[in-house]
Amino acid sequence: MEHQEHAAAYLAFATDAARRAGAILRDRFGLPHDVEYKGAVDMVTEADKASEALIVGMIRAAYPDHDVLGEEGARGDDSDSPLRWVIDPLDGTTNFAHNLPIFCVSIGLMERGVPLVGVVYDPMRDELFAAVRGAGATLNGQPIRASRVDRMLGALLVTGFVYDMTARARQAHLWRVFMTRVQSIRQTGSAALNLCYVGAGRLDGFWERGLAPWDVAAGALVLAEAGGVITDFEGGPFTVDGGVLLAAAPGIHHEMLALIAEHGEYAPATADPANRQRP
Ligand code: 2AM
Ligand code: CA
Repeated sequence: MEHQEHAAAYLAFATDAARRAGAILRDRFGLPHDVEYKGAVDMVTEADKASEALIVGMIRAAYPDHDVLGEEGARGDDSDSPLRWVIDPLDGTTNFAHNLPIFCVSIGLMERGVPLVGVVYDPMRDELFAAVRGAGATLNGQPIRASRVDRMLGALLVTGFVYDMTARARQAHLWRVFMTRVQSIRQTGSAALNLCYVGAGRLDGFWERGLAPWDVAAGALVLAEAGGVITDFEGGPFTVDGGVLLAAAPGIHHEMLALIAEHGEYAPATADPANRQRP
């Protein structure tokens, strides 16, 4: 597409922004936080806001015509630009607020809804995952590939749960389906890192429903450019706005899909009619 030729410049820009925002998070890590609750357990800290303000300020200065979507409220001003920056200034906020050092900055650039550039930066490990559409994925400049695992019993999976407790109880069904068939299942608390870790072959598969565009815009490109496969739960195309993903090494993606098809995403409807609804 027409913006591909500028992709290297966008990548350099996103890398700089992610590193600077990551430094804000690292500097504030372990300090007391100003926590607000968006829901019963969904929190935001002053660090989320400071990180987003820095990234959005950089974008507005460098690319005033581009559209912006940030988790903490940044929006474009009716921009009709085909380019949109999709930002999670702190993915893994719950970990951060608990002083658990597993979180990142996620910056994606979409061209008419299709990911063009993705950068995910973990400031505690100084790990920067990056990808440009059609040009592969890297970790600190070195190419990464999804794992070659080809059987579920050798697979280390990862997932996450939404913040709504009723929905969580239903989501546990799929966790049980996979748990008895794989090596084990992790929950890191950062969807962006999950996608990058599958891309780097550290984890073999990741499923989740209930994610927002900023959680996945950058990581999904890293995963795909690293040779991972990403779809929805039926094997249809993944979209950043779709809220659902099954991302896996190519050798097990089909088997994960088949298990979801066989067992259903949720337990069969019981006496509880709520079981028939999706979260
Ligand atoms: P966050 O840390 O930026 O909130 C955990 O499974 C993952 O879900 C994290 O990436 C987390 O992002 C994300 N997440 C948490 N609450 C969410 C919500 N209300 N909508 C979408 N994604 C959410
Ligand atoms: Ca966030």
